[in-house]
Amino acid sequence: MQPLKIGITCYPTYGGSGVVATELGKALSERGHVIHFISYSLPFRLRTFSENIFYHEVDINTYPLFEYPPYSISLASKMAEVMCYEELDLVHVHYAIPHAISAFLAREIQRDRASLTHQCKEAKIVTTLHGTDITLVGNDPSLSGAVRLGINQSDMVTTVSDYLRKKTIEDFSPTCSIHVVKNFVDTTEFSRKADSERFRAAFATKDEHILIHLSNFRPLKRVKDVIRIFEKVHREIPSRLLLVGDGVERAEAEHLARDLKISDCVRFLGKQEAVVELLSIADVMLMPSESESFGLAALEAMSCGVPVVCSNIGGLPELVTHGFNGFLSEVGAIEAMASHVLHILDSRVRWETFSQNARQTALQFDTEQIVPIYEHLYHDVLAS
Ligand code: GMT
Repeated sequence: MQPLKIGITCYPTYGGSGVVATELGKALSERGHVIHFISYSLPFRLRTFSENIFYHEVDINTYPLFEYPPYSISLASKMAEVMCYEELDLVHVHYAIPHAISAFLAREIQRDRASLTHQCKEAKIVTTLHGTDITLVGNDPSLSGAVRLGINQSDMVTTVSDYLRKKTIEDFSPTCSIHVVKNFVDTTEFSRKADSERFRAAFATKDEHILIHLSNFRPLKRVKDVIRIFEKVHREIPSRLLLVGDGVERAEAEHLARDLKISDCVRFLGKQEAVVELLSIADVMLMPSESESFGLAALEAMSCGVPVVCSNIGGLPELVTHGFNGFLSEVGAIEAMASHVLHILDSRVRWETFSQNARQTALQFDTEQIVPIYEHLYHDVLAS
């Protein structure tokens, strides 16, 4: 495919949509495309230098009159500038609010500028919906009209699961068609490290199992369910729980672990970069979320051979097959989730089968399988 000039805007902080956007930019740059990230800070997974990747920081005007600095407008101005001067073919925004609206505004700014002086090539807008932009934020009446406008003004819209496509159509009746492009993982980078014994010994003895949870500790992740599930497992078998990430529910989860008298076996690790190392020593991942449009953290765990015990909601059934590479239960079914963990860990042979099945499933979502789908869609949108 002919190399394209692509702008990417995402939330640069810890979170699935930012990870997908950044990994997509990195993968596209390796395939010869020139990528311009436009955001308020450097995306956290963008650690490597590449000659094909550029970063444009949005200047946020903090004039004293602005109690709330107008980030969406500053972003739109920066997008318009990059669209014009870098001659972008398209801008791919991740998360509808405010990014799709800012891209729409950027295109209007660009059109306005073209009518005055500068002849700028018009960039197409591709929007990827990641989940809470539709299910939580997007459904708030104060924002839903803007979300619908952002969707309808995009030249192409994608969702990260069949579930999210259906939900978007039900809730927003968009006038455009919506394509599904699922989350992906670099299965070479996310593979179980063979030499992890020394690292494992820092957290558990040889006869203890390790359960892991990784999230931003928002209420919808139900971190307290994680603690309660672990408490039931721990009663039956020697085990430890590793909690990776941080957020509003951490303090309550810590209190709960103390109340249940299991805090010695629960490690709150905070935000960590050594995710592959941690997943490589884990036996089961817990994801009892009440909403999950895809579940990128589950995919990354499965790629490292970690079976997933999770809720039967959102896009998770598109990744996790009950009794094959993990288990699905109703939201809040703590007893059932604990017994699924115990079932997987009951025999080494069974765990190995689940682990291999998890890895096989993840291979279907490898970067090399999914990124070409985005490239084809870019090709289609540019031809339209
Ligand atoms: O899950 C989060 O809290 C982060 C959130 C985000 O928007 O950054 O993740 C969403 O996008 C991910 C990447 O597409 C999906 O894998 C997650 O399932 C989705 N989270 C939710 O739907 C809650």
